[in-house]
Amino acid sequence: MKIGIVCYPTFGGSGVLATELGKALADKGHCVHFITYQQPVRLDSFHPNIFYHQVSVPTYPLFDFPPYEIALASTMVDVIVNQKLDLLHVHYAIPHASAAFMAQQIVKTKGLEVPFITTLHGTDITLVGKDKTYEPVVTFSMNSSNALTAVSQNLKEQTLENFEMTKEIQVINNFVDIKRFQYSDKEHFKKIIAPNGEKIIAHVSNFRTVKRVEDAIYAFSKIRTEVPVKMLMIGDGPERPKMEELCRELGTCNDISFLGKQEKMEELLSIADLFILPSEYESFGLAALEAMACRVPVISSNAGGIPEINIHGKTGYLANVGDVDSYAKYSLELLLNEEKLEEFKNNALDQANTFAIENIVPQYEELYKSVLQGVAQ
Ligand code: GMT
Repeated sequence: MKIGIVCYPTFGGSGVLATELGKALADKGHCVHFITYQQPVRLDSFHPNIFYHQVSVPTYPLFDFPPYEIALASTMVDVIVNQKLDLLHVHYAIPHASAAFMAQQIVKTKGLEVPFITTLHGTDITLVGKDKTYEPVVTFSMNSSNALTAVSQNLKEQTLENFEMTKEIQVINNFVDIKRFQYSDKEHFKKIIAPNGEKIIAHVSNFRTVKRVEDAIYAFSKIRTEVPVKMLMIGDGPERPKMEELCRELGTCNDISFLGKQEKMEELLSIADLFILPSEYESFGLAALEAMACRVPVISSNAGGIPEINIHGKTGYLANVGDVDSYAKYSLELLLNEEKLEEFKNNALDQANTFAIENIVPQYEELYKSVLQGVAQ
């Protein structure tokens, strides 16, 4: 199949997932055309079946807001026509689904029937999409998609609750590349971070308010009174300066390293004993799944789709949003008990295996086939 993939090219979970999906489809012999405003971060090596088309948005003095959606739809039209795409798969509804609808209507006038599939990822529904500024367009473009998927059961339910849906939503879970995200011995590296054998807790996010990074820092300051421990803060975003300030206030700076955006996540996760994800909402929590694949148990909130991935008392622990005391208590339960920690590490890996890329990508391929059949009829 010739597949056009549209996504945000940055470190956000939806872009990561879309890029990994494209790479996996290319490995299976499909021709994949990425259409984005910048090279996706995880599209880092040459593949004969992968092509990249940049959306450029010309500026003009009249435009306070250059119309990205129009530039995107026009690029989609160009790629559909010239590369003879069979279908488009857009990740994150805003503005990709409405741009895809526009492109679909335009190529129809040229005698081409090209279906588009929309995958909902989270904040496109739960934060931004349901805002009344965007809601009518989001509802229309979701319902106009030839197929609509959500990355968790919880996100499907949120969508049904918040929008007037006429289109069926299929749940296709996110996945992890187990061959890449696996534990490897990085003892030398661990020694640099934790020279006296301290335990290591990791947090990965885009440092937005929805991630409640401060809860991870407050929990850490409680944990460190009971056990020698270090913390790795990976990623970057608007809340980071405030979080660094908070560490200074709490006097924890010497034990917390802010590493910024990192490429070799699997190496960093390999030295962690625990992963902490205290988010206000998470449709899925791809970062937690990648940690679990590296044998790292997860201490998380019970928000959104997280309980579909992190199993309380087995792969980690769940607590209510903001319950810092419980995050600390549960972390200590594992960090002070080697046997239990080892058991949870094994459980985390087993659970991650159920979301292995090999199990999930065929579900997308099946969906593509059924959509194309529908169009052909
Ligand atoms: O919030 C992020 O981390 C970025 C955001 C995105 O769409 O780029 O992530 C959402 O999609 C990820 C991939 O499907 C999910 O793993 C995240 O849980 C989800 N984030 C939220 O729901 C807040």
